[in-house]
Amino acid sequence: MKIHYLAITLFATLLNVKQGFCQRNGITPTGAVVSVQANGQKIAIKTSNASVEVTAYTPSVIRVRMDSKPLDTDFSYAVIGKVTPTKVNVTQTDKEIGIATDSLKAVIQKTPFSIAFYTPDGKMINQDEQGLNTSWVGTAVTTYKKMQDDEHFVGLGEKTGALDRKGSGFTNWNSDIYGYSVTQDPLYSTIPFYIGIHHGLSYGIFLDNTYQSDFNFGASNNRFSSFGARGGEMNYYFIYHKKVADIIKSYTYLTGRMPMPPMWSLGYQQNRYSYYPEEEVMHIAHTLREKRIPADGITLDIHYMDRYQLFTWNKDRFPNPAGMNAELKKLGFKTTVIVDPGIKVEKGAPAYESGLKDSVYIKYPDGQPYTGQVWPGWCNFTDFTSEKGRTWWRKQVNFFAQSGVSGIWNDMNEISTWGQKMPDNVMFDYDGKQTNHLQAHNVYGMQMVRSSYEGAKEHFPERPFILSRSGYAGMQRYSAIWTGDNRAEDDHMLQGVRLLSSLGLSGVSFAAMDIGGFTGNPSIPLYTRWMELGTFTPYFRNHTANQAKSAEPWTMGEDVLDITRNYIGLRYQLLPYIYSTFYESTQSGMPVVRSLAINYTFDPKVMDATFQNQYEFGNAFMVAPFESGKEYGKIYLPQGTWYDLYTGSVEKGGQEKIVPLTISKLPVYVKGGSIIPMQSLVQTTAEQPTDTLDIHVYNGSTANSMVYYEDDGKSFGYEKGDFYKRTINFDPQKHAITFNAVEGSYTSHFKHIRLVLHGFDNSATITAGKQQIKIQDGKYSFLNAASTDIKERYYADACPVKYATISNQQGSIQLKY
Ligand code: NBV
Repeated sequence: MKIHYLAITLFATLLNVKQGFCQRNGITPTGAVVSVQANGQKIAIKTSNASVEVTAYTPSVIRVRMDSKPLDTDFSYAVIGKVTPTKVNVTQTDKEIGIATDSLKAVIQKTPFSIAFYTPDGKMINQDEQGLNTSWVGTAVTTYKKMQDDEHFVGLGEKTGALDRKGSGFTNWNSDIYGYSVTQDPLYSTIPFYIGIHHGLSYGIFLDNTYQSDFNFGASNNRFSSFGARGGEMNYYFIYHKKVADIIKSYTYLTGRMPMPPMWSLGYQQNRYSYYPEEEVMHIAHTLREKRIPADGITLDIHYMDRYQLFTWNKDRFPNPAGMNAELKKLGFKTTVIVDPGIKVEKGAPAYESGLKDSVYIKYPDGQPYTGQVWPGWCNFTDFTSEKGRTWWRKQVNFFAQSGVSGIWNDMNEISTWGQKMPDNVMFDYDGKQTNHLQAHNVYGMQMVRSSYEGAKEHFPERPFILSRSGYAGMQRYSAIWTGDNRAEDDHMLQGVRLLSSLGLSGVSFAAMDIGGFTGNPSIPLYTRWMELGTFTPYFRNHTANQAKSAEPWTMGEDVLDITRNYIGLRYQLLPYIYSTFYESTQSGMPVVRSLAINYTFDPKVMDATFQNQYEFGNAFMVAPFESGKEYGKIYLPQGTWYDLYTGSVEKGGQEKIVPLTISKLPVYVKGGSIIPMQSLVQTTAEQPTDTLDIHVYNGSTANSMVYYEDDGKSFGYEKGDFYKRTINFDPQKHAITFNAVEGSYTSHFKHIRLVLHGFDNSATITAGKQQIKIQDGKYSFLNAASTDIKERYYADACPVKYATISNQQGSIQLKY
């Protein structure tokens, strides 16, 4: 064994010298392949300078691990998807090693080591940049990929800048940046996953490494795209599918998908830094009801605590939190409270003492707890990368369960401390692997929300809602994310849309931005536009900073109140559609906010900066946001038929269009073929809608289907089959609208289905078998919660439709029109 190792080392050294693969100028290349060992789906390779493992992980995913020393034990916080048994064909010649599945092939060139990925029919998808490949500078490792002609890049999570990342570089180091600029990098979270697009091909690369990582998509160079990290292994997953949606599916196979959110968390959430005391909170709740602004959530920021100490209530401000939360519940509100990771160092304080006793705090190498300053003063911080730390935190979460809290909002978890210079030599357990701050930093926030989620799941009576500012790949399994301290400015609203689009491309569907802007005061048009847009975001929360003016919907005048009431009302009517779209996220990772790069990947207009803010909200709507002051906007309608949401007027796809903009209407279009389930207007999700489910069908030339999903919206019963689910299909060729038989044991709330047909002008009849169903001409208005006066001024238009009502039977329903 020893002799064998010596022989390899000697051979490698000779080869290095001969081929020039030695370290030069402090740069160590991978060098040439010196040994190859194939074992099932995995190939272990030694090169002159590195250890490599290439694994066919699934038919569409090939994993590459490389290190300049022997590979460590495999460990990941992000990846939960296992290697799936896959038929693999390994080949070898003097020059090359091939590893092929039915869907993807990797070819490794031996001298020097370099890897390229091909489609089964031999099209090159991605290849190392010859001459650069993978190399180390000190502990930092980087892989260089050849920049393909006209290659574009999307994703990488919460990154500012353009939708198309080409020409830009990014760093991942979770950072608290108050009032960040629209070009700021890095921000709060790290998702080292992007999608490359060229020559009609698309692929994904996920670098699973929690050290500071750097991505370059042709910034300051015209040769390569690259990714790497300041320490640890080169460890990436190469994903190939024809469709971006499938790449996201594979990526979320690896890193997991979100659980079903509680229904209330999809309603409107009213927030500010901070609502207190109790009277103020109740006043906000009552005002929302009095003004008939539908709402489900009130969020309490740091002032609910006693001197900002975790797991306390300020007794003067909130003498009876459980009573208050029960009162709020009666009004149809759920309470979400903020938590920070910092535990105030204070002798005798129960949480602090308990954490100290259980030794859960992160420490310096000499054993002293790391102490950093945050809101409460000097604090210690739970080590969420240790099972012990997480167990301790899970127990503390019971404190919130006892006070009737329903949601936990995790802030400052980058970790943020005053001075923003947490030392490198702070130690973390890293689940038994013992490491320092450099490796643990980017994963800390994710492990915090993991602990909050698991604790809440254990102690809360219903599905919890968890929100986080920081995160790492895979965080979607535990928490929603919001994009931190944005500014009340137009370009922040638009940048926010791109952040949500990018998060969606990167596996995080449940995402939000502070609607209205956190720092500063929005102008009235900006506030109005942003609230309209909030309707079409996954988590809809209005939030504002302590120094900013109040920003509740009634603070900007009667017209704004009416407009926002209308849009929030629309959100509530759309809940069956939104909930079904979230269900899709739980099944395939398809996000709720969909950049046009998902469904129209190869349409060059999608990468055009003019249209980069347009997105699909679920499968039916396309939203086109513009600066609030603009009077005209240029939109792009991709292939297909599009309907104006408000008037029902039909537009042909594949064209650019200048549209007039009015502040009372956000430009929204519906794709022909769409199926949209809607309910009657309610003021809270705690209120039952009528027992008729509206199913809007938009005529179009291509067949379409959607999965309608319903459950109780609050328990985990759905995990055991207590849901109601059916596929609804529209087939224009067969002139058919069909409802497949219901699956699951849950009984739908809706007894009747009212079909609302858009664009079916010549179809006078609908039949179910031999039975003829009465059809009625009518008008439908999507914005109908306003007073008559406002309605006339703003929302006079309505869509011409045809109505037909049927009963919501369990079995399949076949309709012909
Ligand atoms: O807890 C106060 C704020 C919070 O409102 C905001 O949403 C977070 O992003 N928090 C940051 C602390 C620092 C604000 C200056």
